[in-house]
Amino acid sequence: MSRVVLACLVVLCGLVGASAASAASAADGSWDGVNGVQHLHFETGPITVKPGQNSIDNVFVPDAQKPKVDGYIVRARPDLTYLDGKVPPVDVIHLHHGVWLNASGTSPASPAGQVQPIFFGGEEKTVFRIPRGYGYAYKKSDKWILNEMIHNNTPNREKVRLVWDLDFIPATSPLAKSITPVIPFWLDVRRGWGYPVFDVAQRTGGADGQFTFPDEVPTDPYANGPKQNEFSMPYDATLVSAVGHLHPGGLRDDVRLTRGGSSKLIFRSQAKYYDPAGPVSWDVSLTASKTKWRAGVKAGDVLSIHSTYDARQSSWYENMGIVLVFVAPHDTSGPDPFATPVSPEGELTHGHLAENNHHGGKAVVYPDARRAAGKAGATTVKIKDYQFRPGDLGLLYNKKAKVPVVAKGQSLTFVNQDDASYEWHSITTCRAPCNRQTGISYPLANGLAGTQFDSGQLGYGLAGATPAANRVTWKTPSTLSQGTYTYFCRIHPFMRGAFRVQ
Ligand SMILES: [Cu+2]
Repeated sequence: MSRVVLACLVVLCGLVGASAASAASAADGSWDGVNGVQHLHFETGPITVKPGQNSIDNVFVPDAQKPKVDGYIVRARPDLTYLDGKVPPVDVIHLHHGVWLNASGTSPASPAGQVQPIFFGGEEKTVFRIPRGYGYAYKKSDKWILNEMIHNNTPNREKVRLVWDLDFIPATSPLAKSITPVIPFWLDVRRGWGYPVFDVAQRTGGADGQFTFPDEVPTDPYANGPKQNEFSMPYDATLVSAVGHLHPGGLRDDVRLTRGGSSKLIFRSQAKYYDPAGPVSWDVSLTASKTKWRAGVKAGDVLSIHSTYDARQSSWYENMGIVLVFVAPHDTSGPDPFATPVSPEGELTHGHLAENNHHGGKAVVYPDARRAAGKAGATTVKIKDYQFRPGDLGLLYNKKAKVPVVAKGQSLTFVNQDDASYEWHSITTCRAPCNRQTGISYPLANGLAGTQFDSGQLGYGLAGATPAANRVTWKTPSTLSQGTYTYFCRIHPFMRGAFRVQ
């Protein structure tokens, strides 16, 4: 697969490949069991994942990795596997997102750049389904781009591939004659941004412990530009399918339809967490629209997306709110939501997945830094070879190792000395002792209120299109009160460290 550098088109964090699609029968409006639907499997060549990487690539998809003839795509299930076909545990390596884009197509509602999205994968591993009677029109001459972000949580080099299963109906088959083509519309609370994220930690109140973007942002996040979460329909159409994307902590993506002064909730992509710790990890599935769901919309109607996160447990600054809607232009068969109620309720596209089994947080694996000796006069902590020096909890097995101590009112400076072009690290508070086994829901950014800090991702990447902070240093707040502070790296959560303020 040839790698090319493009301006970042999209970014979406999420993943891929769910195991069990809904088994709705054809009578329910699905394609399941319908004769003439081909089940095609595609995969990339081996992709070398650098130690610890969390970066983004755009690659052209060779013709061999696409259907050979024109036709209609009606289902997509992306995933990431090792070369032997096994799916890696999500706490080891995962597809943070993959977005399959058609560079030969356009959509009135595109992500950043004007390339047409087709489907995407994220850690939530949603399966995309287009209901019976509709399909995404594919041409073998289409040029596809895959925007991929693979996150290696470990300091080991790995080889993986992206895989995607498509249900496909050749254009020459009798079945194709009854298909109405649909176009994917990309709704995004940060539509147009290369790295479309928002900060949940900016919330200022709210008794329910939840935060909805953009509705509950204290100051209008769109004050200096277009309302990114809104999209005005260019023509009458029927919406036939929708599914959302969220990061851990995300609870739901709502799509509202506004006409004149009236507004209706027409679709909700609801998160179901299988993780016993609640909305903190990737052990989650989102609802997609039911196969019978339809909404008739008129030219000038406004679609808007509103994304709600839990703000109590693991809220942070890198959250997404996206819904992909498949739209049949000029199809007026769908019920008008203002005349006939349209249920926003969807259905899960898969259950708990085995690759999310390792939640972590049980066994104690590091010493308790609160009991370790301190060394006064510390000024700098170097991050090298995935260790915090001094202060790494792993180093404290050596009884002679000490925790760096900084005087109250002073700061400690952290410097990332790994290869900052792709080895990005953060210094993020976790509640002491923060010394248990790493998993998809441990550690959490649960430093005590008033003493929380987060460095951002120290490293370099394309500005505005990656999460890199584009700096390699960070200073601890000088306002911290006395005590021992434990922290971890959000990108490599086995990395733990401590310092003391005295
Ligand atoms: Cu790190």
